[in-house]
Amino acid sequence: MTAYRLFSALGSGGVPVEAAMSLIGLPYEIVEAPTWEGEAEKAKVAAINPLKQIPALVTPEGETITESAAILIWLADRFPEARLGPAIDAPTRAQFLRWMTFIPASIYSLFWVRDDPSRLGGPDPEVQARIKAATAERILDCWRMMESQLTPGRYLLGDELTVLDLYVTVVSRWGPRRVRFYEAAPRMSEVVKRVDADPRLAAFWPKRFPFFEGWERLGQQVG
Ligand SMILES: N[C@@H](CCC(=O)N[C@@H](CS)C(=O)NCC(=O)O)C(=O)O
Repeated sequence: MTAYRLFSALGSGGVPVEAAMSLIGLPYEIVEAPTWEGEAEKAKVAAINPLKQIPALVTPEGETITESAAILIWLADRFPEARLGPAIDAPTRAQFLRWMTFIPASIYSLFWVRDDPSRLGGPDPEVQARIKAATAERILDCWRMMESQLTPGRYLLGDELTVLDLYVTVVSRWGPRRVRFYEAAPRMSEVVKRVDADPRLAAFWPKRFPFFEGWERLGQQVG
């Protein structure tokens, strides 16, 4: 089988997609493009995604899929034998779609401004700091809301791991970081810790989103 090609980066929103492809057992290659590092990195993905964002997946048939949630849902549906998402007629399907949409719409989208607060706030460092603080609070509110609406089992939607668990495990590591996520969402925290420790991903996490000393409190440290 020709490999899937994923434009992604260490610790990025491409990581849950990589984790899903690893669990499915798909051959894939990564084009490393940490777009937040500047124009040269953005240029790598521009021809595939004019918004110059990762993740972007190119299938062996040559189709491009952008949007992390769309890619994850598509993978789960396309490879049902991997059991990474509820089937279209499964009782948890509606809640699966609900939360798979909530994460990018309400949380991930805030990183467009958090990664560079001058995009909305201009050059004033005080305004930028206010944007960072306000978006951190908003993200915590979103996690609290999700926590109040879910009754996790071993995983967020029951006893089977889905791409939603992979997605939340990665996004909850971004600002305002895991320690605050643990306070906001204690029951979901048990789930993401289980995914952090999943033996099937034991070799994957150190390569693509390493756990370093103090990682639950600190930003990503590469190299
Ligand atoms: N809605 C997109 C958001 C993707 C996104 O924001 N990706 C970040 C990296 S994690 C990015 O490429 N940022 C660069 C930019 O927005 O300029 C998705 O869910 O895939």
